[in-house]
Amino acid sequence: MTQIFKLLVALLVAAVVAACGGGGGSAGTTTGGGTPPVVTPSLPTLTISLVNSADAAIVGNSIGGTPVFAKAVLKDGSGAAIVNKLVSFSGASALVKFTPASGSVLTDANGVARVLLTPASSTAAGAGTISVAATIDNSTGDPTALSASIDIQVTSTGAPLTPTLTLSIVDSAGAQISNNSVTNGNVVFAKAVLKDGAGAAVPNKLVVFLSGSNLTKFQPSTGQVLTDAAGVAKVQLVPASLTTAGAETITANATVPQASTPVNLTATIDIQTSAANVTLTNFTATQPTLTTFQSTPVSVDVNVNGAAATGTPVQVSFTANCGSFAPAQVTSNSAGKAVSTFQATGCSAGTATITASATGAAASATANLTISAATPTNLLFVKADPTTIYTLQAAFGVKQATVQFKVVDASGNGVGPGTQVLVSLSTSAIAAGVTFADTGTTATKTLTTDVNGLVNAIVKAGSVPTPLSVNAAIVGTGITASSANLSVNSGQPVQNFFSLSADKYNIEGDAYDGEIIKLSVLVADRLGQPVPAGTPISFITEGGQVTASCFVTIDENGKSGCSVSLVSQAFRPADGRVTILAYTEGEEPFEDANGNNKYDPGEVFYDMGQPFLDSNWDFTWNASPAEQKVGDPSIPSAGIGTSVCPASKYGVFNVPSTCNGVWGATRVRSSIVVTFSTSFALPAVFSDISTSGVTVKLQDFNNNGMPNGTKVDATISGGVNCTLQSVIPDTVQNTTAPTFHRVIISKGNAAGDSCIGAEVSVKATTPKGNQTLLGKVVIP
Ligand SMILES: [Ca+2]
Ligand SMILES: [Ca+2]
Ligand SMILES: [Ca+2]
Ligand SMILES: [Ca+2]
Repeated sequence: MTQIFKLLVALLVAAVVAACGGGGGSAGTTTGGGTPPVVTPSLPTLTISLVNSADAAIVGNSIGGTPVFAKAVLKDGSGAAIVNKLVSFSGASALVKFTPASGSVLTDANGVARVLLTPASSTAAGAGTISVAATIDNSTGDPTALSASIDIQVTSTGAPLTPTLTLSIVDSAGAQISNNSVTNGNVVFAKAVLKDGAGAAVPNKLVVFLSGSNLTKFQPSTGQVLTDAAGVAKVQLVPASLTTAGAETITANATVPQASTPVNLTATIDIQTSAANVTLTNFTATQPTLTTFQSTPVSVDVNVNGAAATGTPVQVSFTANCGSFAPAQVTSNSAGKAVSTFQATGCSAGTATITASATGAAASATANLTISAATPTNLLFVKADPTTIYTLQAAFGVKQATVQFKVVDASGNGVGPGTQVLVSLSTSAIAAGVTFADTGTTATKTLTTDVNGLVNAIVKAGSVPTPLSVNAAIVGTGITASSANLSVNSGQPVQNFFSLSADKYNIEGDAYDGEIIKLSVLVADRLGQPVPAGTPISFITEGGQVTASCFVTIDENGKSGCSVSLVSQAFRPADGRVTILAYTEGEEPFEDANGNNKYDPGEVFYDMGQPFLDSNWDFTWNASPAEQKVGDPSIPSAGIGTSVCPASKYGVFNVPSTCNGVWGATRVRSSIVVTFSTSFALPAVFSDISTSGVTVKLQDFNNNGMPNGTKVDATISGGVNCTLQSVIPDTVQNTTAPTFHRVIISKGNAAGDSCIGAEVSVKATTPKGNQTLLGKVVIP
């Protein structure tokens, strides 16, 4: 101690001497009168001392447990601070280290420069000297080197010093928040300060903040921040919601190495949140007066705790006693405003009250808008849905349609609700039996527009096909409109518009099961117009297996029909010829003499009786073996009677004496024959044999056509330069009958070339790969 005290005294003396010797007082001091004044330039000074973080002198110049700074003060000859001048600390490196490590610091506004002194290691101990040096320009313009030094004593701590993590709540200016209050609208931070055991800031370390009860959110939301050069990491604290209230603990965690061992540091601080006071003000509409169907932007100012909610999105709901908002839920924007659009559709003339409300707001904001009535200026036909309906006689199909009109103002906006519209049926529609579906009568009726200015009249078909027009008029005005594009169709299949076809008429079905034919029916009413979707078509077959029925669909071209499949299997008729009958409920053809698209007594009709499956295809019903009849004569609506039937028309054949002599319902029908062809052919019959070729007749073992797709090939030998040209056609097409194929040959152009004596050989190959050598012929 004595030694240290002596050292201190010596240093103090040295400093005083340096100060006096340097200037001897103020700059420009003069002495005595008469004697020419001697101007002694005042010299700048540099001093050094040891201080703590409160700038108090360190007793004993001892460096140990608490932070100690080496403080240099640089002044010019007049005692004024020399600012922003580089001073460099050095020395005693085995005992202490500097922060910054370079030991170089600029003087501040007070001419002061500091470096932090920390023990060089946990075992560093002893005395040493620290120097500080600066070079400045003195008043003569020559650089002057200044220096000062101070002796220090480092006391060993004997153990590693503990790093520290501290936590506080501060505002954006860095001032501590005394009550640790976190509220909406106030910007506050959790501030963690990380220092090592010697009290030096630890930069670039991760600090993780945690919310104890999730009452607060962090910005950044992860709550993870690196310390800055000052060892400081901050996160902004925001209440989890506008209504969050309560207290919780905020925790900061960091890990720092200490003597190569990671040390986990935790600091906590308790904070208080309170529900925000949200207020809505200045609720206004851009256009405070509207007609119904007009719209206007609206805006309301959102305040949180008395300040515009620029940084706090607030959910605002808009409602009104009429009309609507788009959107009805809005989040306030960065200007602290919630904006939406009010649409007055559905409002009556008068006042519309619009309301804005928000979570956390004690009161909602309201505003009144003036709604003026729109004036109807036009009546529009909107649609008829569907545009085709069917008579009550039609077994299938929709029987009623909705006809829609719209009352509009001069801007084309719908006028409603409450505008009265008279609707009536056209006289032709009434004559055809059309009624209003709700009243079941043809009486004119009054409809009232809805909020969109629309009225709907539902009309129901009668028993007669007709174009259907609905007339509408706005009550009290001369404004009228009529519907368009709506008709009542018969929807009844009729005999002369019933077609049955097959995609293949000759399949290799004699020897193979499962060969497929697609059977298609196209069916229309007596005007050739589609029949309703869903109309069932029935199929029966003499052989193989057929799908029992299909239901009419309307294809992409608007045509009505449907398809089934027939596959080869037993039963197989001995002659390979299979009769198929398709039929459906429909009506007999008639000649519409008066053009009303309706049968009237006295008009010519074609009476039809009971259908049957004409298995032997002789167009006559055979009793033995009995050919299958269709339909039960005892059912009156079947249209089957006991009268003699007229001569065949439209491909119709009846069981004898099953007509009823009156026009009406019947089974409209169609038949075709397909063949289950054999896989091998009979020997060919050759004809038209000449030097240009030969004609080949090809048929299966039942004298039917070979299977669809059977290939016909020929080869030629002999003659002189006689060659095969082609076989036309070289494939069996769609037919149940034998087919003819011309084998075309030709000779070369040289003298002596000839097809005479050439032998033509012909072969058939079915789709299943069965080959028949049809025969050979020598060209005479
Ligand atoms: Ca008629
Ligand atoms: Ca009849
Ligand atoms: Ca047959
Ligand atoms: Ca027959």
